[in-house]
Amino acid sequence: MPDAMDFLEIDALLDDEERLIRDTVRAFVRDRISPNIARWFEEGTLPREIGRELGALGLLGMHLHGYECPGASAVAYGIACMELEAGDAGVRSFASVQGSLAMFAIHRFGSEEQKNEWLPAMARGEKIGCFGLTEPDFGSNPAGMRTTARRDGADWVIDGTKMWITNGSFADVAIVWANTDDGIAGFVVPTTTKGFSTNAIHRKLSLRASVTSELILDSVRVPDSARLPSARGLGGPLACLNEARFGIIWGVMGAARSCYATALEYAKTRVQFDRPIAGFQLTQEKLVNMLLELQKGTLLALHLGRMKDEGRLHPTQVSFGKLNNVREALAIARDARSILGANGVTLEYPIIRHMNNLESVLTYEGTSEIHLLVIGQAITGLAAFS
Ligand code: TGC
Ligand code: FAD
Repeated sequence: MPDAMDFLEIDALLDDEERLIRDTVRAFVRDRISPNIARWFEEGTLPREIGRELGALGLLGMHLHGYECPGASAVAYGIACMELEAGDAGVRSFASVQGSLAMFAIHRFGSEEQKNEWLPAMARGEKIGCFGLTEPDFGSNPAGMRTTARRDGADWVIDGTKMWITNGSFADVAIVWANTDDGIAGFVVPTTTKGFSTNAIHRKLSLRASVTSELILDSVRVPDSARLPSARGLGGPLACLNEARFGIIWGVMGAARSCYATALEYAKTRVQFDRPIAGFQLTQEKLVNMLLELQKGTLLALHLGRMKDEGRLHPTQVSFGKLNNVREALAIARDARSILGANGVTLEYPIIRHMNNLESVLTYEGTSEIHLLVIGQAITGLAAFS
């Protein structure tokens, strides 16, 4: 009989190294994240030292090569994201922002000096990075950003506000995207630079075990050596987003797996009307639909991962994965929540935490509507953004 957690034997499609990474990250989540996460979520914190722990496991910038980065495959990176998010999306977000956004920006677009200065320390989790693209008035449409960088002698002076920035308040370095006379450019800004400040965003009911901040840049002066020399135009930050979106395609299947496993176990033991609720047809319909989408979404992630490793994954295919897998993970979480009845609304079980987290994941890294329109443009040739 097929395994209820791996009905299609997807496990058999992984190689030994990929299974080893999965087991290592799963054990870290079991021992370090799961016993603490409900409390962190309730308190609205994520301990900063998690950075060094993720670094020690080789999970920061893990698919980047050189500069003390592990140089793992895209699939291995995806598997790590899946296991981290089975713990909590806040932990996966930490790794995504550090590795796929901040480190990737430096790795892809930075100078040798920038790479040598930041990447090894960031891979070890000694230095933490954030990625400032979104602004209060420009979320889905970053092309309109108001943050400016103007030349002043040999320096640049940056003014503006970035909003909803993961890791912002405890970052050592911010990748800041700003408009210049020559279009959008990226800057590597140490957070100790005069004029740089942050405000933590409180009262979130989603992704609570993650620091989210406003970044204020008030005449922040940096030398030209802080500019990412190879980043030109909006394509720069969007290239970084492809990397982080890829991790999300996998990550959300981890959250969905946690919800499905919890609901399945609960349904087998919870008795109503003198029988386990798993024996009711309506519960079985929910569980089976959850299993179908979980397995299909995981296969999709693996397929896209293999394409990425072969160097032929197109950004619109990343949009396909992000749109589908986040949408289905949220549907799985909602059905799982209902199976637990009243118990489903407490932090005693992981489901409502995952469900609330997934609302942020649906919105960040491009909303579902934006990814739908990206795919719509790809198949019709017509852009419907504006
Ligand atoms: P458009 O004219 O289409 O493109 C401008 C330039 O960018 C190129 N491009 C891409 N390059 C690489 N990858 C992609 N996915 C790309 N998409 C477009 C494009 O070829 C063009 O290049 P060039 O050389 O011709 O200039 O741009 P547009 O202004 O029409 O916007 C397109 C749109 C709406 C798809 C884009 O703006 C978008 O993706 N908006 C969503 C914004 C977003 O996702 N923000 C995320 C912020 S970071 C975040 O959320 C982190 S959460 C972290 C966590 O905790 O995990
Ligand atoms: P808006 O762009 O105002 O969109 C509101 C609604 O309008 C959405 O449903 C959207 O899909 C819809 N909409 C907008 N335009 C269109 C259109 N053309 N057609 C149809 N519908 C449309 N950003 C960063 O730069 N760095 C980070 O580290 C980061 N971390 C985040 C962490 C969290 C917890 C959250 C919640 C957000 C984070 N973000 C970050 C910001 C995130 O990327 C934005 O919230 C997202 O891009 C959407 O922007 P917005 O919130 O301004 O919504």
